[in-house]
Amino acid sequence: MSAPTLDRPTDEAALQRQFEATIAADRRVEPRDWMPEGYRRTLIRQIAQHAHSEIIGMQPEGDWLLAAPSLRRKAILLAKVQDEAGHGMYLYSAAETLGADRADLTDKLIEKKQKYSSIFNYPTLTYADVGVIGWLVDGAAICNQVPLCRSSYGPYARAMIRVCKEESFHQRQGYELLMTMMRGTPEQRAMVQDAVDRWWWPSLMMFGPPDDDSPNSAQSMAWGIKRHSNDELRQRYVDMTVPQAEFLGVTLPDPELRLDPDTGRHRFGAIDWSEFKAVLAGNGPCNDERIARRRAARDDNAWVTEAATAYAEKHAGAVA
Ligand code: BYC
Repeated sequence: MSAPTLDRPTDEAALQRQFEATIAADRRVEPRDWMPEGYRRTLIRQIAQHAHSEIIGMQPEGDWLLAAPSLRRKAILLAKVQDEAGHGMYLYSAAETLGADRADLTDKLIEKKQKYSSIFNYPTLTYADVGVIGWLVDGAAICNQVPLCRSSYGPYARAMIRVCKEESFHQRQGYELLMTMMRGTPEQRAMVQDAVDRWWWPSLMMFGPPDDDSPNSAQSMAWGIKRHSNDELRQRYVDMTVPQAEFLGVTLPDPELRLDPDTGRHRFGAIDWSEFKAVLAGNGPCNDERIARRRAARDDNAWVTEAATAYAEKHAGAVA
């Protein structure tokens, strides 16, 4: 049995105190550090949901890869969708540092035991949707994820730095596409407005339920996993997006949206939380399609994983 050292206490109460001191001092918790089981579980839940969102998020835009209107647009979209695969991989790796198994997480997604972002259960009906996803969906992702670069769990926070840099490119490519369409024909402008009308409210739902109906927020914020509440980030997003909509020349589909001169913040209308709940319960427009496709990708490509695993094992044997 190894002797206890001064900086690594062995009894649970002392370990708990050390963990709390790390959080209070705003230092990072690292994979080999002791952590409460609840902290580990919460991180696996959030990181897995985030990873699943990136992977499922490849589908709505991926649907347009073969129908992109030019080689340039196709190259941009291809790069973006590949980035999303990369984000999913960093995030599954971060979950693995907590003891989770990647294949098991994928199974839980397919069996609907773990969630992915509600936003990816809506269809992409026209090419303007590609631009609006970049502008609004990636814009919301940036708002939500920049504070996660300061999350208390080291591997998650570090993964977020690269993810956010890439999300920033994604948002700009979306906005640039929309600016181009808005300078085009009346039909193109109408396509952009139609896409904005369909994606605005779902993008507000990405931030999660309101604070008074968010069971995980208080504990996640106390642990420094989340740095801001769902409503705070939603408000920040609205304030950031309204001037961008004005510059673009589109109308956000909310008659109650207006600047409050006293606070300098935008007030907005009531979100339809029954729609959010229906989507989370599996009844959004594309839930079944998204999961069926992910299941097919897992099953049809199982031979690749098996071959790669067999090759790695053989190679490891040869080296040893
Ligand atoms: N959709 O207590 P709450 C991207 C769930 S990727 C579905 O507030 P929490 C992008 C929540 O999980 C976008 N479920 O939870 C990718 C919880 O259920 P469980 C993904 C949602 O965790 C490709 C329950 O509702 N981003 O942007 O404190 C291309 C109660 O909620 C949603 C992330 O995952 C939702 N919208 O806060 C383009 C960011 N909202 O798990 C773009 C990291 C809530 O208890 N995640 N739920 O069964 C987070 O920041 C937080 O997990 C959330 C929710 C703010 C999302």
